[in-house]
Amino acid sequence: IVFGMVTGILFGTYLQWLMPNGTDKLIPLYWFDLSLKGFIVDGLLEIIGQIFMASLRMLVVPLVFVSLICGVCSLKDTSKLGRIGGKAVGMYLITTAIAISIAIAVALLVSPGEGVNMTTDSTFESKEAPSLAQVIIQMFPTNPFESFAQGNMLQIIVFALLFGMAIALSGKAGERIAVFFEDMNIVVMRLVSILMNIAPYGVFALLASLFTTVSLATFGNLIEYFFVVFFVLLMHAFITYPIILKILTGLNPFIFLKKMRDATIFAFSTASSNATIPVTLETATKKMGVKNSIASFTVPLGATINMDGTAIMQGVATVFIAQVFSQDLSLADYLTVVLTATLASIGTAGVPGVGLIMLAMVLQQVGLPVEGIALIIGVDRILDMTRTAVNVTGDSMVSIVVAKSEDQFDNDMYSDPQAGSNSE
Ligand code: DAS
Repeated sequence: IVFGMVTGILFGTYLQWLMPNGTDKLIPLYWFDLSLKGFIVDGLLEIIGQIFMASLRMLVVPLVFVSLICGVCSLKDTSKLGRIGGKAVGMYLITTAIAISIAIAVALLVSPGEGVNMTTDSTFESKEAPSLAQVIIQMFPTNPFESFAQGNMLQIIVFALLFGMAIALSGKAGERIAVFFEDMNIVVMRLVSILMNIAPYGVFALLASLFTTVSLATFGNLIEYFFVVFFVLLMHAFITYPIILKILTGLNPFIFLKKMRDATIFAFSTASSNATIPVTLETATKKMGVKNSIASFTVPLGATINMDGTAIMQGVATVFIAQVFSQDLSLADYLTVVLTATLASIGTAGVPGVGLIMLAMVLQQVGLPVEGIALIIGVDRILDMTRTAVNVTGDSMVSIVVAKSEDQFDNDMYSDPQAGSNSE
């Protein structure tokens, strides 16, 4: 997968060099566009990349539903669910609040927006930030099949939790169904392993296609904004998470970061925590030693409500836009930003670009011009990919912390460098 990522970036950059003005005519056959752009970029790379993304997304709903039901059933004592849920949600919200606070502090220190006189005439309509009550009410599905069809992860999680508890409490009938779901889980996880075999090609195609357009020119005077976000994202992944993991579990954080490689590359390539759920789940259960009874709940939940990377971008972007539009924010405003970004992350799914939509809610809450988003949209794709990798790293780290605290963790598997490698 690493090879696919590196060669994808290099090939995409090479294609960009070959097509200085974004297109060319390799062989002008009028009825068939054999140009690099037409045949290679918009043809082969786009097709392979989108099929890979679709195959990942195809697995998410069945995998989350089946593994979560298995997870609940394996918890002999379902009253644990409340405690596990409380720990997971608490950790997710705390790490997100820490992330955005560090981001705002670093952004205020560096002041990337000072003296930047950028203007924008585009408008960016924003959605109202949902109230906490709405977010909670909307978590309960009125029609589970509709939730499946829409891929509404929070509703699928709630339905699977309730259904799993009902199975655990249904005696013989429940036992028969539980066995069925355990077998289904094995089959669906086998599908994930099969999918992992085409991953190098999918990652190559996605990144090659993207890097035919990304160039340093698009950065311009956003370079400072870009590197402040990038720096805080790396700090969070390589300093904050290892410290929390070490303090709360005593585990070696370097093993954690090494074992996260495949999941972070998937997250980086797809820019979607949701699409990466199958890989994050496999990493947590087959490489890190987190029991499915925990990971099947904390990973899908994290992909939806835990977005530390996104909160980091929102913290820096808020400071940047305030400075570009010369609007000073008070401490109360920054606290509002922290709270809004943390709550906004609960209700939004982990799909590409969702961070910018949430940013509109955050800016609106503190009276900043929402069209300021148009200033940073040009460099957001690479940042989206990077922050998604941070998001899934946070999901895995919290899964380990919760699993350790519930004694649902296999220390030997965590220490075994070969764990999970045979499943690819
Ligand atoms: N792409 C989102 C995710 O999947 C993150 C974001 O948009 O900020 O987590």
